[in-house]
Amino acid sequence: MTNTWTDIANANLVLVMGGNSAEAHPCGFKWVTEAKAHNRARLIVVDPRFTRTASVADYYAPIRTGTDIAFMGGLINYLLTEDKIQHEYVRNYTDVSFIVKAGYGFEDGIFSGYDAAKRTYSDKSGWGYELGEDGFAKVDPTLQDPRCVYQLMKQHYSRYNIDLASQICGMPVDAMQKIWEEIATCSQPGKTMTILYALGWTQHSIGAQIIRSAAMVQLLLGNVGMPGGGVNALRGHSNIQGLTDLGLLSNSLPGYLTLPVDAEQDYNGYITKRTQKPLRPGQLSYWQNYGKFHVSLMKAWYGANATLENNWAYDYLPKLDIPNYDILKVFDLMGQGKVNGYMCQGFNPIAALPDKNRVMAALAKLKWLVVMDPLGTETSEFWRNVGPYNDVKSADIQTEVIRLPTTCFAEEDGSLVNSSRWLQWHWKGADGPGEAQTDIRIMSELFLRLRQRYQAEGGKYPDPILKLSWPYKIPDEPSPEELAKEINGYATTDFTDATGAAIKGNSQLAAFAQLKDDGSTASGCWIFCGSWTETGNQMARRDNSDPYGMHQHQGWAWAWPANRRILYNRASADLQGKPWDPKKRLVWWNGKAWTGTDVPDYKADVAPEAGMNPFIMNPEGVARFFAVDKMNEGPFPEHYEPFETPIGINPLHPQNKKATSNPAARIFDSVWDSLGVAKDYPYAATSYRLTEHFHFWSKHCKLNAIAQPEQFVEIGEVLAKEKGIAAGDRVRVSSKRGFIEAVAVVTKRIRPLQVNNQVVHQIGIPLHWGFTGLTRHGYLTNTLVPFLGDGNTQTPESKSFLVNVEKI
Ligand SMILES: Nc1nc2c(c(=O)[nH]1)N[C@H]1C(S)=C(S)[C@@H](COP(=O)(O)OP(=O)(O)OC[C@H]3O[C@@H](n4cnc5c(=O)[nH]c(N)nc54)[C@H](O)[C@@H]3O)O[C@H]1N2
Ligand SMILES: Nc1nc2c(c(=O)[nH]1)N[C@H]1C(S)=C(S)[C@@H](COP(=O)(O)OP(=O)(O)OC[C@H]3O[C@@H](n4cnc5c(=O)[nH]c(N)nc54)[C@H](O)[C@@H]3O)O[C@H]1N2
Ligand SMILES: [Mo]
Repeated sequence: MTNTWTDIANANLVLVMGGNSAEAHPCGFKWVTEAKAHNRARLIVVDPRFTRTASVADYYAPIRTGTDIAFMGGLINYLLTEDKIQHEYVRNYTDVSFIVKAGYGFEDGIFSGYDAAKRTYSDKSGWGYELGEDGFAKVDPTLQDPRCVYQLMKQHYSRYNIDLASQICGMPVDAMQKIWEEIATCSQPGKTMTILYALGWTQHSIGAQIIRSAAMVQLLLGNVGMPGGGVNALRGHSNIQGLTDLGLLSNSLPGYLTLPVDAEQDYNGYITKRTQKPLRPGQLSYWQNYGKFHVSLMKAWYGANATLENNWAYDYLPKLDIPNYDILKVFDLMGQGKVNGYMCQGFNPIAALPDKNRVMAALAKLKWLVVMDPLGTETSEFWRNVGPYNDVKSADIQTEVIRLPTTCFAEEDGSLVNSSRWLQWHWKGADGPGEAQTDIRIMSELFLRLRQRYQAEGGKYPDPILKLSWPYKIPDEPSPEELAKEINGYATTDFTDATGAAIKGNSQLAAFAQLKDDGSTASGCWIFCGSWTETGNQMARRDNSDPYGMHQHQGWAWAWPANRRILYNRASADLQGKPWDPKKRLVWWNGKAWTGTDVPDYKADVAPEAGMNPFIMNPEGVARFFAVDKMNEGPFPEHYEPFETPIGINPLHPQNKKATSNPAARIFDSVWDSLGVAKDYPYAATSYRLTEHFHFWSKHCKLNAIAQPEQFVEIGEVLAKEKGIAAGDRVRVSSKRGFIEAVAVVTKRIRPLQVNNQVVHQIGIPLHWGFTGLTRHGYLTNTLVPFLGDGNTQTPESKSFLVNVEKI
């Protein structure tokens, strides 16, 4: 989230689109209720289904899955042509005036630099700002230059008129018009809309660009950095935010530092590339501190073995031979027989990944599979024949499966990072049962045994293992406190910090501004620096007072970065440093320094007159409509159809087949044959969760199993009638990849949509059932989903695929 849960209460308008927060985030949803009750906020819900969130909305409109960019692109066009934008904000705080290089172009649905054979934009050199001889980006404050971002954006979205957008989305024109008008009222300075989204936006082959298009709308309205505004990802598992923060994605390091690729063997080259110089005069470009964060990380990991002489142990870091080992890639390699063993920790891939049969075949090629989980999951049982639900020939599967029972989060102390970036400490509720061990214990023992083997037998390159620092009191079970303190960071020696304060060796650091690149500081994750200081564990704080009435709650737990609750909050004040609206004050210039109800996201002592731009994480200091070269399918979001499209063409450029679906999506050669077409599979399906279950594990709990005992699918009344299906009938839902059978729920909540002059029916498929646990056995929903993903995040397209439905 750019903002925080509690801040939703400050919104004037709440747009829930691409999520169903009343069901998937029922506790956090109370802040929407709060905004409605105390701020007279309006709630708009856009979802293929009339959800429980929709049931408490002021306005609901249906949408065809996978078409949200058409809606947002149309909205951008509407805001620009009707001139419903926050002018001062847009002009000063965004890149509208920046001149784009002549090499950038867009034609027939494809951006410049595309390599059709490789299905990738191999030449992104045109996707950038034009630089002057001084090295700074060129700007045209009059916004007249035909190559400035404002003009290019206007041109790009001029194609998205309301009739076309309505035809793509299947949303009636009057509904679309009404929602756009209501959203446009938030262009008034001080009036804010918050956007709450989750998987309804991410799980598409074009998911990351859907979210960008929403961010662009928020920038046009001046709603980023504002109380009650922002673009808010409501995250999934209790600590999934912590997972990305700590760098558990295959190409990242803690704190959004990045792993080097194979070509980056040279340490200085690696650092220089990541410390981008400012692109405007007088600008602060915060990533210029990259080296300090990186060296401190290496000191935390390798201690005295990371030295100036060995480039802070740079050679010990793996260099990626393939840019992304995301799960699709790993399972594709596994399917090719190129993976011997797989460690599966708190993850149930056969249930969670797309195309269950493909995942199954891949697991069967492994020599060994280790499952670390409190429960017996479908993955640990993948080799077992369970009637029609897992119809395998067990005798043919040679994979050795080893189960290591773990405790559960409630059976240990530790911290969880929620969607608001709050690190909240939690305390153990009970001991784990039986032989269960904590994940820390299991991983530590594994490490110690590996190290022993390397010590005894050597090996190709034992240093990265042998030289790792392991200073814990009980080596085979480091305590959560020890780990949390190391992640925060400490002084490795006495030193003087940037403010001139003398810091004692071994003391806990107070803030990441103290980190140095000379080895005198260690920090396992720079953005967490401040969470466990000399005054103690900040994550354990539970002071919910709200002295300013701004719902910021600075004393509750600890938020990264620097206990800041709202990112980019400098943009909540005008150029002179005065809040756009006194009722929405977050930070302001008091004549000497920036201060406020939140921790300013800016350099504290830089006066407004200095002209430094507010978005200090970008080298140009402004927010980007034009994504430069950061996205893999183009600088502006463009609507592409789901890979399995019910209409077969992209109405924006029907003549170019290459641009029907995302030309830069993650798709392997072997997958094309497994995709279905509308002639055979006419209905657009989407999958989702129910409040009563948590993915695939709550079915092991009796009460949840009682609450939702049996697998079902949702079918609209019109389609059900056409197909002769009555409520309670059993139906078979099939895709090109397989089928599931379930009870039919016939509902008014899903209605037929008019799309591109034809009727499109949608089918809703909850994902919670499987062949373990206490509910009735069911089929894995992911039997149906195609094995492909987004072009940037590689997230599977679980929210848009084609199926057929028959009564059994
Ligand atoms: N009770 C419960 N809560 C959970 C979970 C759980 O399993 N159970 N899981 C947690 C996890 S890990 C996550 S990631 C979150 C997910 O949170 P959400 O994303 O809110 O949950 P979903 O039910 O997957 O999907 C949300 C909605 O997106 C809609 N949708 C589908 N396609 C589209 C589309 O193209 N456009 C739009 N606008 N909407 C679309 C679906 O109809 C559905 O109503 O929930 C978390 N919370
Ligand atoms: N079709 C379709 N597929 C989807 C989705 C969808 O919407 N549609 N949603 C996707 C999303 S967003 C997600 S997050 C995934 C969820 O996919 P998974 O994360 O694979 O699903 P979970 O059932 O939450 O599995 C987590 C496992 O962790 C175990 N566990 C709990 N606590 C601990 C612990 O402390 N240590 C260890 N080692 N294990 C523990 C649980 O017992 C459980 O088996 O599914 C994805 N798949
Ligand atoms: Mo998730």
